[in-house]
Amino acid sequence: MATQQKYDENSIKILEGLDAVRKRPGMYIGSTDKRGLHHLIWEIVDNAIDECINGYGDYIKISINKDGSITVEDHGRGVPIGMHESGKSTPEVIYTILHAGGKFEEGSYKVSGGLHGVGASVVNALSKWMTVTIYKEGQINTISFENGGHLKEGLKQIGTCPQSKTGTCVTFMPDPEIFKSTNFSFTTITERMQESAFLISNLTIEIVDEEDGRDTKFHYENGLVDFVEYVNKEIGKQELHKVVNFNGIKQGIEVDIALQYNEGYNENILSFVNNVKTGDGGSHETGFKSGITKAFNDYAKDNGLIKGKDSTFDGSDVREGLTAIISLKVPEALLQFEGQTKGKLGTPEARTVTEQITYENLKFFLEENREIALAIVDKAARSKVAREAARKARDAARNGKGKDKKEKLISGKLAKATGKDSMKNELFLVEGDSAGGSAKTGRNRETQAILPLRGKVLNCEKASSNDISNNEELNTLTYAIGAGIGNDFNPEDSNYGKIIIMTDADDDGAHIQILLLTFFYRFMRPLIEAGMLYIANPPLYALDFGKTKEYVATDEELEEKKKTVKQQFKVQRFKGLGEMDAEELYDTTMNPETRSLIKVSITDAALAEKRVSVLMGDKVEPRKEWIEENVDFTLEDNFKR
Ligand code: 28F
Repeated sequence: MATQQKYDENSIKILEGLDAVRKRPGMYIGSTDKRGLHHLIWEIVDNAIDECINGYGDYIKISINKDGSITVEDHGRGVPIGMHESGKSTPEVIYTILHAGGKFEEGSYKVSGGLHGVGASVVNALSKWMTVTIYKEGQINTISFENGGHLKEGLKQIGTCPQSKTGTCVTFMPDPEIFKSTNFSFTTITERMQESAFLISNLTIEIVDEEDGRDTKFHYENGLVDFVEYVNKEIGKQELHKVVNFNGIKQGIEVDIALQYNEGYNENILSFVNNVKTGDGGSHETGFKSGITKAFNDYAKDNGLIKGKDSTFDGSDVREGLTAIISLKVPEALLQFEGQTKGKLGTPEARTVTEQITYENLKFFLEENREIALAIVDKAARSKVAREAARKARDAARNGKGKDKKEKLISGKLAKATGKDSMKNELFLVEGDSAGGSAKTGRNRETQAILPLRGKVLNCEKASSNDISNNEELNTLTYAIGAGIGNDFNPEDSNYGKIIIMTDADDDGAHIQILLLTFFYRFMRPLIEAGMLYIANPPLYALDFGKTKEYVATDEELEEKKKTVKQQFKVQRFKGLGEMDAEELYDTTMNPETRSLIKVSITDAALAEKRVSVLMGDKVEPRKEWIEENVDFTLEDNFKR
């Protein structure tokens, strides 16, 4: 940890006014969408957590209030209530004067620990109103603000409390003029708070939704070990051994790591620096990866488990089925973050330090636990064999062999587009042969290709890599797109600029969508990242006016039409795409001039990762929730009809 600087009440530097925050909120909280909105909570909670890390208070409560405001409460010492040299009370200074170090400002970073109150004024600036209640020295004091941080009522005592009751309680209402939406998500809050509870053992965090009564409490005694156990349980794959936990400190950098292999094939590495998630990884993750690769290769060589100069494991071999949490404490002076959202650790020392600590501890662990070591090495060896076989198959395919087989695979299924400009071309993945037939007839042949899908797509989350590589449907799809798969996937080689999933607007359709999304997420993720994956939005109803027809996509829209349209009309409900004739299907769902598409994007890769692992199980409800809450379906354009 950085040396604890003493911030006395007079040492706060006045740097900028709150107006600057309201003018350019993105500079301070990243964005004004849902993410930015929730950032307000993180800013306040961070201060409460800092107080706890410093050793004061072990309980934090977050409430989503009935009026939509948020309350955060801690049992720390309470913000100082004395006067500041400026003649204002300390709380007024803390909540109205902007401090340096906006997280999203170039070249400056906020570090947890020791810098209390930073960010609170930003939240105040972006709030319709804010109230702070401080329990300290047997007194209850409050101060309130309105309209972006203007003082409403200065600090005043409103009552007394036992000397032993101390803490800070902040309630704020986000300003609807700043934020696109002011609806907080209980799920988003609990997920983040659970992470904090894992990282800070002994801290209890409670989240309450006053609107619907949901109430969740997190408290973990064994930190990262509990974290890894939890993640692996969620994934649902059998664990190969007990969680391995080690830590060390070098060059002032503290490294704490927990890891556990499961029988699955995915790697799941989460990393944190000073209790903040580094969602884009960085030098510590790089160091960790080289550390485990080296440890397994050395162990396998020393014990005669692999021989010859070509016999080394690749990093990917030793990460199959690995779940790991990496948590670093980096002194402020060494901290460097990179990338747009500052979610990537740059600090070069973190790489070597993490690599060494990982290597030394893991090597020792393997030497001491032969049975576990053999199980993991065996798994890595199988990965290596599969990887090499796949490479041979690819080489063969590139050299022409196997090409006939692939052509045969798509012939009779794929209706290709005639146009040669692949980026202008679109591939429709259509549920069922009958809708596929209509789509083939109705499409624009120059730019639109059709691939009908028969029945349910394989659930890639449950299938073995063998089953996946032998699956005819997925092979057809892969070959039709023509850009490789897995590590070899390159969206620039795609035969299509848009891949559009077109299913019925029912539960089965939703299921097929999610199965396809899982496949794309696991094996063609760059396609999603490049914004090339879409979901078609077929209408639910046709309104038949006799001479003309109109289409509506939702029940709400239908009700709206029933109220507003004076003419008589018959309502036809489409049970599936197959009920539309070719022309109707083209006009409503495929015609670029009139259709509306949903672009698939990944808001938070780590969260999506967890969701894909967790929710591709047997339950339907959470799956639906997943679609709604965690894949950010951004409407490309509104209904033009
Ligand atoms: C609900 C959000 O913000 N908790 C906080 C403290 C405690 C101190 C403090 C905060 C003093 C001069 C900056 C108390 N006693 N929860 C919170 N708890 N800030 S914010 O001090 C702020 C500094 O400038 C605190 C002694 N030292 C510090």
